Amino acid sequence: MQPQHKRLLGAAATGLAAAVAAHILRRWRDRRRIRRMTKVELHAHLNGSIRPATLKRLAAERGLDAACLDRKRTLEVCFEIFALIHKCVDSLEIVAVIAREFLEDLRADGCAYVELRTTPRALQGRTEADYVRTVCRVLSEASGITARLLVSVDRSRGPEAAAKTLAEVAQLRRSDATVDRIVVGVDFSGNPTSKHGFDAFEHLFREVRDQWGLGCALHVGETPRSDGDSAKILAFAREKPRRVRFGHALAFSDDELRGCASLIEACPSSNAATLDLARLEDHPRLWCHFHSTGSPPLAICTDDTGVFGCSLAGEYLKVWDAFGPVDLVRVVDDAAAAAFDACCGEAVRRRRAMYNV
Ligand code: 6MZ
Repeated sequence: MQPQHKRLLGAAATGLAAAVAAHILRRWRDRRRIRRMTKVELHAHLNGSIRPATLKRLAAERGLDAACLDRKRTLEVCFEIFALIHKCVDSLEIVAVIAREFLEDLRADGCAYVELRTTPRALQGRTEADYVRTVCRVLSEASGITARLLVSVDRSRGPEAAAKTLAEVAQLRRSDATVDRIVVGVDFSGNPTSKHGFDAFEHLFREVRDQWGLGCALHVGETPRSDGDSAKILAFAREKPRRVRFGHALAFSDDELRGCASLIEACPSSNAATLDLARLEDHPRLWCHFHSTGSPPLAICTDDTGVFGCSLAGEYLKVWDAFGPVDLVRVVDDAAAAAFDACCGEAVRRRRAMYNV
Protein backbone atom coordinates (compact mmCIF):
# COMPACT_ATOMS: atom_id res chain seq x y z
CA MET A 1 0.00 0.00 0.00
CA GLN A 2 1.19 3.52 -0.89
CA PRO A 3 2.26 5.64 2.14
CA GLN A 4 -0.36 8.32 1.32
CA HIS A 5 -3.09 5.61 1.26
CA LYS A 6 -1.87 4.34 4.61
CA ARG A 7 -2.06 7.87 6.03
CA LEU A 8 -5.61 8.33 4.65
CA LEU A 9 -6.72 4.99 6.07
CA GLY A 10 -5.20 5.87 9.46
CA ALA A 11 -6.98 9.25 9.50
CA ALA A 12 -10.31 7.62 8.56
CA ALA A 13 -9.90 5.01 11.32
CA THR A 14 -9.07 7.74 13.86
CA GLY A 15 -12.12 9.78 12.77
CA LEU A 16 -14.38 6.75 12.99
CA ALA A 17 -13.05 5.83 16.44
CA ALA A 18 -13.63 9.42 17.64
CA ALA A 19 -17.21 9.41 16.28
CA VAL A 20 -17.94 6.05 17.95
CA ALA A 21 -16.45 7.28 21.24
CA ALA A 22 -18.53 10.50 21.05
CA HIS A 23 -21.66 8.44 20.36
CA ILE A 24 -20.99 6.13 23.31
CA LEU A 25 -20.31 9.10 25.58
CA ARG A 26 -23.51 10.88 24.47
CA ARG A 27 -25.53 7.71 24.99
CA TRP A 28 -24.02 7.19 28.46
CA ARG A 29 -24.76 10.82 29.42
CA ASP A 30 -28.35 10.59 28.11
CA ARG A 31 -28.96 7.41 30.06
CA ARG A 32 -27.47 8.83 33.25
CA ARG A 33 -29.59 11.99 32.89
CA ILE A 34 -32.78 9.95 32.29
CA ARG A 35 -32.05 7.67 35.26
CA ARG A 36 -31.64 10.67 37.56
CA MET A 37 -34.34 12.93 36.10
CA THR A 38 -37.37 13.85 38.22
CA LYS A 39 -40.32 11.58 37.40
CA VAL A 40 -43.97 11.01 38.24
CA GLU A 41 -45.64 7.58 38.55
CA LEU A 42 -49.40 7.53 37.97
CA HIS A 43 -50.16 3.88 37.21
CA ALA A 44 -48.75 1.25 39.55
CA HIS A 45 -50.68 -1.57 41.25
CA LEU A 46 -49.38 -2.17 44.76
CA ASN A 47 -49.41 -5.98 44.78
CA GLY A 48 -48.16 -6.12 41.19
CA SER A 49 -45.24 -3.95 42.30
CA ILE A 50 -43.92 -6.46 44.83
CA ARG A 51 -40.15 -6.94 44.57
CA PRO A 52 -39.47 -10.23 42.72
CA ALA A 53 -37.08 -11.33 45.51
CA THR A 54 -39.76 -10.66 48.15
CA LEU A 55 -42.33 -12.61 46.14
CA LYS A 56 -40.00 -15.59 45.68
CA ARG A 57 -39.16 -15.60 49.38
CA LEU A 58 -42.82 -15.42 50.47
CA ALA A 59 -43.83 -18.16 47.99
CA ALA A 60 -41.01 -20.43 49.23
CA GLU A 61 -41.92 -19.80 52.90
CA ARG A 62 -45.51 -20.83 52.13
CA GLY A 63 -44.55 -23.82 49.98
CA LEU A 64 -46.45 -22.37 47.02
CA ASP A 65 -45.87 -23.44 43.42
CA ALA A 66 -44.30 -20.40 41.69
CA ALA A 67 -43.84 -22.02 38.25
CA CYS A 68 -45.98 -19.29 36.64
CA LEU A 69 -43.13 -16.85 37.29
CA ASP A 70 -41.05 -18.65 34.65
CA ARG A 71 -43.67 -18.30 31.92
CA LYS A 72 -43.88 -15.71 29.16
CA ARG A 73 -46.08 -12.82 30.29
CA THR A 74 -49.41 -13.05 28.49
CA LEU A 75 -52.47 -11.40 30.03
CA GLU A 76 -53.54 -14.84 31.28
CA VAL A 77 -50.18 -15.54 32.92
CA CYS A 78 -50.20 -12.08 34.56
CA PHE A 79 -53.47 -12.90 36.27
CA GLU A 80 -52.08 -16.27 37.44
CA ILE A 81 -49.18 -14.33 38.94
CA PHE A 82 -51.56 -11.90 40.68
CA ALA A 83 -53.31 -14.92 42.23
CA LEU A 84 -49.94 -16.18 43.49
CA ILE A 85 -49.03 -12.73 44.85
CA HIS A 86 -52.36 -12.48 46.65
CA LYS A 87 -51.70 -15.86 48.31
CA CYS A 88 -48.29 -14.61 49.45
CA VAL A 89 -49.40 -11.15 50.62
CA ASP A 90 -51.62 -12.52 53.35
CA SER A 91 -51.29 -9.97 56.15
CA LEU A 92 -51.39 -6.21 56.56
CA GLU A 93 -47.79 -6.34 57.81
CA ILE A 94 -46.71 -7.74 54.42
CA VAL A 95 -48.87 -5.20 52.58
CA ALA A 96 -46.97 -2.49 54.48
CA VAL A 97 -43.60 -4.08 53.63
CA ILE A 98 -44.27 -4.24 49.88
CA ALA A 99 -45.55 -0.66 49.87
CA ARG A 100 -42.42 0.58 51.69
CA GLU A 101 -40.11 -1.37 49.38
CA PHE A 102 -41.81 -0.04 46.27
CA LEU A 103 -41.63 3.56 47.54
CA GLU A 104 -37.91 3.04 48.15
CA ASP A 105 -37.43 1.73 44.60
CA LEU A 106 -39.37 4.64 43.11
CA ARG A 107 -37.38 7.20 45.10
CA ALA A 108 -34.14 5.66 43.88
CA ASP A 109 -35.49 5.99 40.32
CA GLY A 110 -36.04 9.75 40.69
CA CYS A 111 -39.78 9.64 41.35
CA ALA A 112 -41.07 12.76 43.13
CA TYR A 113 -44.76 11.83 43.23
CA VAL A 114 -46.65 8.54 42.94
CA GLU A 115 -50.28 7.55 42.84
CA LEU A 116 -50.27 3.95 43.94
CA ARG A 117 -53.42 1.91 43.46
CA THR A 118 -54.65 -1.18 45.23
CA THR A 119 -57.75 -3.33 45.72
CA PRO A 120 -58.58 -3.44 49.44
CA ARG A 121 -58.71 -6.98 50.84
CA ALA A 122 -59.89 -8.33 54.20
CA LEU A 123 -56.87 -10.27 55.52
CA GLN A 124 -56.49 -12.45 58.61
CA GLY A 125 -59.53 -11.12 60.44
CA ARG A 126 -58.82 -7.49 59.49
CA THR A 127 -61.26 -5.54 57.31
CA GLU A 128 -60.91 -3.82 53.94
CA ALA A 129 -61.06 -0.55 55.88
CA ASP A 130 -58.01 -1.71 57.91
CA TYR A 131 -56.23 -2.44 54.62
CA VAL A 132 -56.91 1.07 53.30
CA ARG A 133 -55.87 2.62 56.62
CA THR A 134 -52.61 0.63 56.63
CA VAL A 135 -51.66 1.61 53.08
CA CYS A 136 -52.56 5.26 53.71
CA ARG A 137 -50.35 5.30 56.86
CA VAL A 138 -47.37 3.93 54.93
CA LEU A 139 -47.86 6.37 52.07
CA SER A 140 -48.26 9.32 54.44
CA GLU A 141 -45.01 8.42 56.21
CA ALA A 142 -42.95 8.24 52.98
CA SER A 143 -39.97 10.57 52.90
CA GLY A 144 -38.31 12.00 49.82
CA ILE A 145 -41.38 11.17 47.71
CA THR A 146 -45.02 12.30 47.85
CA ALA A 147 -47.40 9.35 47.70
CA ARG A 148 -51.15 9.21 47.19
CA LEU A 149 -53.64 6.34 46.85
CA LEU A 150 -56.22 5.32 44.29
CA VAL A 151 -58.66 2.71 45.60
CA SER A 152 -59.02 -0.03 42.98
CA VAL A 153 -62.29 -1.54 41.91
CA ASP A 154 -61.54 -5.01 40.54
CA ARG A 155 -64.16 -5.57 37.85
CA SER A 156 -63.97 -9.35 38.20
CA ARG A 157 -65.30 -9.12 41.80
CA GLY A 158 -68.53 -7.58 40.49
CA PRO A 159 -70.46 -4.38 41.31
CA GLU A 160 -71.82 -5.42 44.75
CA ALA A 161 -68.31 -5.94 46.12
CA ALA A 162 -67.23 -2.61 44.60
CA ALA A 163 -70.19 -0.78 46.18
CA LYS A 164 -69.38 -2.28 49.57
CA THR A 165 -65.70 -1.32 49.33
CA LEU A 166 -66.47 2.23 48.25
CA ALA A 167 -69.05 2.68 51.02
CA GLU A 168 -66.36 1.71 53.55
CA VAL A 169 -63.88 4.09 51.95
CA ALA A 170 -66.43 6.92 52.02
CA GLN A 171 -66.97 6.30 55.73
CA LEU A 172 -63.22 6.18 56.36
CA ARG A 173 -62.64 9.43 54.50
CA ARG A 174 -65.07 11.11 56.90
CA SER A 175 -63.53 9.65 60.05
CA ASP A 176 -59.79 9.49 59.29
CA ALA A 177 -57.97 12.65 58.22
CA THR A 178 -54.97 10.72 56.83
CA VAL A 179 -57.19 8.58 54.62
CA ASP A 180 -59.05 11.69 53.49
CA ARG A 181 -55.77 13.37 52.49
CA ILE A 182 -54.12 10.34 50.86
CA VAL A 183 -57.01 8.87 48.82
CA VAL A 184 -57.30 11.01 45.68
CA GLY A 185 -59.14 8.77 43.27
CA VAL A 186 -60.64 5.43 42.32
CA ASP A 187 -59.26 3.02 39.73
CA PHE A 188 -61.22 0.64 37.49
CA SER A 189 -59.07 -2.43 36.87
CA GLY A 190 -59.05 -6.22 37.08
CA ASN A 191 -59.02 -8.85 34.38
CA PRO A 192 -60.19 -7.02 31.24
CA THR A 193 -61.79 -10.23 29.92
CA SER A 194 -64.12 -10.42 32.97
CA LYS A 195 -67.84 -10.76 32.23
CA HIS A 196 -68.62 -7.56 34.18
CA GLY A 197 -68.80 -4.50 31.95
CA PHE A 198 -68.27 -0.87 32.96
CA ASP A 199 -72.03 -0.18 32.86
CA ALA A 200 -72.46 -2.23 36.06
CA PHE A 201 -70.02 0.11 37.87
CA GLU A 202 -70.75 3.41 36.15
CA HIS A 203 -73.04 4.77 38.91
CA LEU A 204 -70.23 4.23 41.44
CA PHE A 205 -67.70 6.14 39.35
CA ARG A 206 -70.26 8.89 38.78
CA GLU A 207 -70.56 9.23 42.56
CA VAL A 208 -66.77 9.25 43.04
CA ARG A 209 -66.36 11.88 40.35
CA ASP A 210 -69.36 14.11 41.08
CA GLN A 211 -70.13 13.69 44.78
CA TRP A 212 -66.70 12.87 46.21
CA GLY A 213 -64.93 15.20 43.78
CA LEU A 214 -62.13 12.64 43.23
CA GLY A 215 -60.40 11.42 40.08
CA CYS A 216 -61.27 8.29 38.10
CA ALA A 217 -58.47 6.24 36.55
CA LEU A 218 -60.11 3.81 34.16
CA HIS A 219 -58.49 0.82 32.45
CA VAL A 220 -59.77 0.80 28.90
CA GLY A 221 -58.80 -0.82 25.62
CA GLU A 222 -56.13 -3.04 27.15
CA THR A 223 -57.52 -5.94 25.17
CA PRO A 224 -60.42 -5.95 22.68
CA ARG A 225 -63.93 -6.67 24.01
CA SER A 226 -66.96 -7.27 21.84
CA ASP A 227 -69.59 -5.81 24.18
CA GLY A 228 -69.19 -2.07 23.56
CA ASP A 229 -67.53 -1.65 26.95
CA SER A 230 -64.89 0.78 25.65
CA ALA A 231 -67.49 3.03 24.05
CA LYS A 232 -69.26 3.35 27.42
CA ILE A 233 -66.01 4.23 29.20
CA LEU A 234 -65.12 6.80 26.54
CA ALA A 235 -68.60 8.38 26.79
CA PHE A 236 -68.32 8.60 30.60
CA ALA A 237 -64.91 10.23 30.32
CA ARG A 238 -66.08 12.72 27.72
CA GLU A 239 -68.52 14.23 30.25
CA LYS A 240 -65.74 15.56 32.53
CA PRO A 241 -62.39 14.83 30.91
CA ARG A 242 -60.30 16.58 33.55
CA ARG A 243 -61.51 14.19 36.25
CA VAL A 244 -60.65 11.08 34.22
CA ARG A 245 -57.42 9.39 33.11
CA PHE A 246 -57.18 6.25 31.01
CA GLY A 247 -54.95 3.28 31.69
CA HIS A 248 -53.44 1.74 28.53
CA ALA A 249 -56.05 2.85 25.92
CA LEU A 250 -54.23 0.77 23.33
CA ALA A 251 -57.06 0.15 20.92
CA PHE A 252 -57.94 3.72 19.89
CA SER A 253 -56.87 6.36 17.41
CA ASP A 254 -56.04 9.93 18.47
CA ASP A 255 -59.41 11.03 17.08
CA GLU A 256 -61.33 8.57 19.21
CA LEU A 257 -59.50 9.72 22.35
CA ARG A 258 -59.80 13.45 21.70
CA GLY A 259 -61.67 15.28 24.50
CA CYS A 260 -62.06 12.08 26.53
CA ALA A 261 -59.51 12.05 29.29
CA SER A 262 -56.84 14.36 30.65
CA LEU A 263 -54.07 11.82 29.99
CA ILE A 264 -53.25 8.27 28.95
CA GLU A 265 -51.20 6.17 31.38
CA ALA A 266 -48.91 4.17 29.10
CA CYS A 267 -47.10 1.17 30.56
CA PRO A 268 -44.43 0.18 28.01
CA SER A 269 -43.23 -3.22 29.33
CA SER A 270 -46.68 -4.35 30.38
CA ASN A 271 -48.26 -3.30 27.08
CA ALA A 272 -45.44 -4.83 25.02
CA ALA A 273 -45.95 -8.13 26.87
CA THR A 274 -49.74 -8.28 26.67
CA LEU A 275 -49.79 -7.10 23.03
CA ASP A 276 -46.91 -9.49 22.30
CA LEU A 277 -44.92 -6.75 20.55
CA ALA A 278 -41.58 -7.68 19.05
CA ARG A 279 -40.34 -4.10 19.51
CA LEU A 280 -41.54 -1.13 21.57
CA GLU A 281 -41.48 0.99 18.38
CA ASP A 282 -44.74 -0.82 17.48
CA HIS A 283 -46.55 0.29 20.67
CA PRO A 284 -49.66 1.92 19.15
CA ARG A 285 -50.18 4.70 21.71
CA LEU A 286 -46.51 5.63 22.13
CA TRP A 287 -46.15 5.63 18.34
CA CYS A 288 -49.09 8.03 17.90
CA HIS A 289 -47.90 10.24 20.73
CA PHE A 290 -44.37 10.68 19.42
CA HIS A 291 -45.13 10.66 15.68
CA SER A 292 -48.29 12.74 15.32
CA THR A 293 -49.43 16.13 16.50
CA GLY A 294 -52.58 16.57 18.59
CA SER A 295 -52.16 13.24 20.35
CA PRO A 296 -53.43 13.26 23.97
CA PRO A 297 -50.80 13.70 26.70
CA LEU A 298 -49.38 10.56 28.20
CA ALA A 299 -47.47 9.45 31.26
CA ILE A 300 -44.84 6.72 31.30
CA CYS A 301 -45.76 4.23 34.03
CA THR A 302 -44.75 0.79 35.28
CA ASP A 303 -48.10 -1.00 35.93
CA ASP A 304 -46.62 -4.02 37.76
CA THR A 305 -42.85 -3.96 38.27
CA GLY A 306 -42.97 -7.32 40.07
CA VAL A 307 -44.76 -9.04 37.21
CA PHE A 308 -42.97 -7.46 34.25
CA GLY A 309 -39.52 -7.17 35.83
CA CYS A 310 -39.39 -3.46 35.02
CA SER A 311 -38.63 -0.21 36.86
CA LEU A 312 -39.73 3.41 36.43
CA ALA A 313 -36.31 4.62 35.22
CA GLY A 314 -36.09 1.53 32.99
CA GLU A 315 -39.42 2.38 31.33
CA TYR A 316 -38.18 5.90 30.53
CA LEU A 317 -34.99 4.43 29.06
CA LYS A 318 -36.96 1.99 26.91
CA VAL A 319 -39.08 4.82 25.52
CA TRP A 320 -35.94 6.84 24.84
CA ASP A 321 -34.30 3.92 23.04
CA ALA A 322 -37.39 3.27 20.92
CA PHE A 323 -38.48 6.86 20.16
CA GLY A 324 -35.65 9.16 21.26
CA PRO A 325 -34.58 11.83 21.18
CA VAL A 326 -37.94 12.95 22.63
CA ASP A 327 -38.94 15.51 25.26
CA LEU A 328 -39.22 13.39 28.41
CA VAL A 329 -39.40 16.47 30.65
CA ARG A 330 -42.62 17.39 28.88
CA VAL A 331 -43.94 13.88 29.53
CA VAL A 332 -43.28 14.42 33.25
CA ASP A 333 -44.89 17.89 33.18
CA ASP A 334 -47.99 16.45 31.46
CA ALA A 335 -48.18 13.71 34.09
CA ALA A 336 -47.85 16.27 36.90
CA ALA A 337 -50.65 18.36 35.36
CA ALA A 338 -52.94 15.29 35.29
CA ALA A 339 -52.17 14.10 38.83
CA PHE A 340 -55.28 13.91 41.00
CA ASP A 341 -53.59 15.91 43.77
CA ALA A 342 -52.38 19.37 42.78
CA CYS A 343 -49.47 19.02 45.24
CA CYS A 344 -47.72 16.91 42.58
CA GLY A 345 -46.49 20.05 40.80
CA GLU A 346 -44.81 21.27 43.99
CA ALA A 347 -43.23 17.84 44.63
CA VAL A 348 -41.76 17.88 41.12
CA ARG A 349 -40.46 21.47 41.46
CA ARG A 350 -38.89 20.66 44.84
CA ARG A 351 -37.02 17.62 43.54
CA ARG A 352 -35.88 19.41 40.39
CA ALA A 353 -34.53 22.28 42.50
CA MET A 354 -32.77 19.87 44.87
CA TYR A 355 -31.11 17.62 42.26
CA ASN A 356 -31.06 19.98 39.30
CA VAL A 357 -32.62 17.27 37.05
C1 6MZ B 1 -55.93 -4.86 34.67
C2 6MZ B 1 -54.55 -5.05 36.50
C3 6MZ B 1 -53.41 -5.08 35.65
O1 6MZ B 1 -54.83 -4.23 43.45
O2 6MZ B 1 -53.92 -6.29 44.52
N1 6MZ B 1 -54.10 -5.17 37.76
N2 6MZ B 1 -55.79 -4.94 36.00
N3 6MZ B 1 -54.88 -4.89 33.81
C4 6MZ B 1 -53.62 -5.01 34.26
N4 6MZ B 1 -52.59 -5.09 33.34
C5 6MZ B 1 -51.55 -6.04 33.39
N5 6MZ B 1 -52.31 -5.16 36.43
C6 6MZ B 1 -52.75 -5.22 37.71
O3 6MZ B 1 -52.71 -5.26 42.56
C7 6MZ B 1 -52.95 -6.35 41.69
C8 6MZ B 1 -54.27 -6.18 40.98
O4 6MZ B 1 -54.22 -5.04 40.11
C9 6MZ B 1 -55.00 -5.25 38.95
C10 6MZ B 1 -55.59 -6.64 39.07
O5 6MZ B 1 -56.88 -6.53 39.64
C11 6MZ B 1 -54.62 -7.32 40.04
O6 6MZ B 1 -55.21 -8.41 40.72
P1 6MZ B 1 -53.58 -4.96 43.88
O7 6MZ B 1 -52.68 -4.13 44.73
